[in-house]
Amino acid sequence: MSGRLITLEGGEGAGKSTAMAFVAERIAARGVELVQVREPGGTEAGEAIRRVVLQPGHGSLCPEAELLLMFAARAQLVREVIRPALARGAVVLSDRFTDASFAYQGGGRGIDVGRIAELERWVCGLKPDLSLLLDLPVDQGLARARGRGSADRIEAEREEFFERVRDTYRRRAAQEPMRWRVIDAGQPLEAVLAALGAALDAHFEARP
Ligand code: T5A
Repeated sequence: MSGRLITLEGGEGAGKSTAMAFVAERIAARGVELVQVREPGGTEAGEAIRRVVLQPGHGSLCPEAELLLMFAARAQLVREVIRPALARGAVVLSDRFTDASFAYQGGGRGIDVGRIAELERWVCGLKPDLSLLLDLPVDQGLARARGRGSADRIEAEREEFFERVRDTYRRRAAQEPMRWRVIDAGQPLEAVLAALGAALDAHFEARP
């Protein structure tokens, strides 16, 4: 496969959706084919699974079911969209990917990391070439996310849950510094976008 996979990660309200259009434009300006997806979702089946996992009424979903639903949506996305796009040489930009399962279901819910890693190997068989982490203190992210209106099922979790999510993301970024770029998402939006642009430029210069 000659393409590359770039992911945008972060806790609730870190600003991923806000940054997505900028990141997409910056990549497309390089004259490459760009395929944009989001997780959970990105396919017809995946979007249906998204409704199941995020709907507030499904509060009783157990952690194992939540993890498997995330990977069910991912299995479909990888086969239907990501692998064919990478094979064509496209750049795939994903709003969240497997690292979110390690952070939310591993760190947040306490599921054994070895099980998630096994699902990653079996279901995906691929890792992002570049992961951009929008990092923000939990209280600030939740204030932003909740300022937008009603919370989905996961957003309604307690603050301690999101502290574990944030710790897991930061630990993963520290363990694989070649793959990750950590961006301070507490800065004004223009500064966040400038940092994202610089990280993308550095990546494409290192690997044209
Ligand atoms: N999930 C997902 C798992 O548990 N496991 C998995 O494996 C996967 C793939 C997805 C949920 O599913 C979970 C994680 C999530 O809980 P989602 O709707 O995609 O649900 O939710 P999020 O990804 O969390 O997206 P959010 O919409 O909550 O946050 P964003 O996209 O990071 O934030 P955004 O861009 O909407 O910004 C929030 C607000 O802040 C403002 C924006 O204008 C907006 O109002 N803002 C800023 N304000 C000041 N300064 C800045 N720099 C700002 N940047 C943005």
